[in-house]
Amino acid sequence: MARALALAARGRGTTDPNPAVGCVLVRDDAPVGEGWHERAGGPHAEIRALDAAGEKARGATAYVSLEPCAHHGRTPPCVGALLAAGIARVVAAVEDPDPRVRGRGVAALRAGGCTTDTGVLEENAVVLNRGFFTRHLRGRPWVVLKAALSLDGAFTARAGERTTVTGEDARRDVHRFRAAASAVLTGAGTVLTDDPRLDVRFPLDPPPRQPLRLVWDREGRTDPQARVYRAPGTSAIVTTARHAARYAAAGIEPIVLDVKTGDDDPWRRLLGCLAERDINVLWVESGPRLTASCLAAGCPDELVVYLAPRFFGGGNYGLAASSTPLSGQGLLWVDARPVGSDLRLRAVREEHARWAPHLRQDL
Ligand code: AOF
Ligand code: ZN
Repeated sequence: MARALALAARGRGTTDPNPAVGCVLVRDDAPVGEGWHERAGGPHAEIRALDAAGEKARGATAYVSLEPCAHHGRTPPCVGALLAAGIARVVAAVEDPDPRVRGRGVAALRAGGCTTDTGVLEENAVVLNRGFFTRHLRGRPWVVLKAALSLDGAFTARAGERTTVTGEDARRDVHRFRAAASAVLTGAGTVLTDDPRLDVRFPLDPPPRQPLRLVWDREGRTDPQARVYRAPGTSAIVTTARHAARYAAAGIEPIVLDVKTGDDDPWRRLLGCLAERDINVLWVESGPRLTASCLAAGCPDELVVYLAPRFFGGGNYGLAASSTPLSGQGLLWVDARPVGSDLRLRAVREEHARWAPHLRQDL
């Protein structure tokens, strides 16, 4: 199963919105075929492994990092292919949370005369596809909040001004995280002061897939010509009905979030709407305002903080300067390591404590 998981990890960042899945076929204690899922619409891991094994698949055990599917999606069900190839036993790391599967794969295998086991290295399998699991089981994406800060906790040397905080290695590291995300979200303030592209440029140029870029701009302050809307890939503005038409006319898709009552949480609405669009992982990369609002809403599942070894001084424009009460409690450190000249800290919400040791090894 460890081998199946390692194969699965090769598909990370390219299979979206599908999960990354790996499969190893073993007969008489020897591997006879292996495969992994590369991209949505392409063959599933089991099909690749069966193709590799050919006739040797008969009587073999299949180790799969996710329950085999029993539905016709973009591709035919793997269960049928496994049974037709004469697989005797299937060991799955975890049940597929996709409502089209959820145990139906295992049930169909059993009905077809196959022995099955589930729950082998389950936590590793869930962590690898934490966005996919969160979307299907909780109706929202897995939210990763990124911040690059000085040692005195500031985003910039002076409010409203662009400052380079971290070094080149941290910048590359950020691109790796963006590449693994389904969507990247920033705020209007960041677009106005930095005019960032927010696309993925490393480690592969051009990358196989660009995450959806989102700008949270409820007052319609951003220029439709801003680079975030023009960079390669797809972008959209999260705004209100009042401003939607203006951006639509400029060729930018508006995601309309009209919050009518004070207690209707716009974050909850946005996350629900993104899950419906098959967004598994949302990477939030913004300035103090949106970052504080994300924290105050208790949204981040995971925190990635880059600390630069410098003090800006002269007052604090970072998180501490926010007037919003922050729910900083309930976080658990999972990793700390140097990235170039900076330090990278990672934390998860306490409720994810079970996954913490596995997250440390992941990306
Ligand atoms: C598997 N093996 O390698 C993957 C699975 O549209 P489709 O046909 O690609 O189906 C997508 C769904 O299939 C996805 O939501 C998940 O439930 C399952 N993914 N299943 O047996 C695989 N990638
Ligand atoms: Zn399948």
